[in-house]
Amino acid sequence: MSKIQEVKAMVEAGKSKLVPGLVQEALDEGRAPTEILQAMVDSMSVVGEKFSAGDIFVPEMLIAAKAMSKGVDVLKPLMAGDRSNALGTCVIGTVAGDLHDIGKNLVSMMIESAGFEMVDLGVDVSAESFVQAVKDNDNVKIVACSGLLTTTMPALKETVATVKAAYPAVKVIVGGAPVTPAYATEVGADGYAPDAGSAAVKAKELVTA
Ligand code: B12
Repeated sequence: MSKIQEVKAMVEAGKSKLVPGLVQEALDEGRAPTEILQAMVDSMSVVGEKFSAGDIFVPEMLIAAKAMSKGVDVLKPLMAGDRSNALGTCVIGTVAGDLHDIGKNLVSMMIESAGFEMVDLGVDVSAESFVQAVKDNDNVKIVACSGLLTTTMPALKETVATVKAAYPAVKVIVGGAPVTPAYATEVGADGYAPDAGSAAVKAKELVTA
């Protein structure tokens, strides 16, 4: 088994203690950080499928998520790009009722790399808290909202509406597994992206256009 396959297998198995070392070994073998990251993202898809099939339950999903986060910690310094913060501030969070944060954290990392200062509000963030963060921080150009559950998609809609009503000039981008470009348009968001890399491109595009 290649190191990258081992990383994938150990994330799926939720081996938090083993994953960071294996990620480092894969890097030492010359594998690209993006390739290792993709392997871990793929692991989470497998975990989701097993959960859907009833083969695993919430605790197993949680320990797999922890293992992935430990692996991402090793990659993070290597994925940092432009740290100039010249493009302004981006407020990011997972919407109310939703506790998923791996995707949000990756999006945050990539938008930061594109040259934004990040204000990360964490998970289960109310629409009002997003608005308060725009008020409390300087030069907020983007609000990025993550939602992973079909049940929290209405919270995405409410957040976009509340932020836009309070700050029409701030650009709001949305994303997360159940979100589609059509849904983003329907709820009045300024942008959508399917993954962390394209989220950073979209954020940059919205403030430089
Ligand atoms: C890990 C996990 C958990 C963990 C989360 C831990 C954590 N710290 O995040 C825990 C155990 C807490 C959890 C709980 C639950 N979960 Co869960 N979970 C997952 C799982 C397996 C992986 C999610 C993940 O991290 N993916 C990897 C990341 C990298 O991908 P991502 O999040 O999609 O993010 C990428 C893009 O979407 C995009 N993106 C994300 N955010 C944003 C934001 C912006 C602005 C942009 C532009 C882009 C963007 O870029 C990201 C990076 O490329 C998914 C399965 C899946 N296939 O997604 C289920 C899944 C999301 N969970 C599910 C469910 C049902 C639940 C629970 C309701 C289970 C329960 N019965 O309690 C609870 C809900 C808790 C809550 N209130 O939030 C369902 C959702 C079904 C649905 N359609 O609503 C899924 C799809 C599993 C399934 N197949 O059934 N879960």
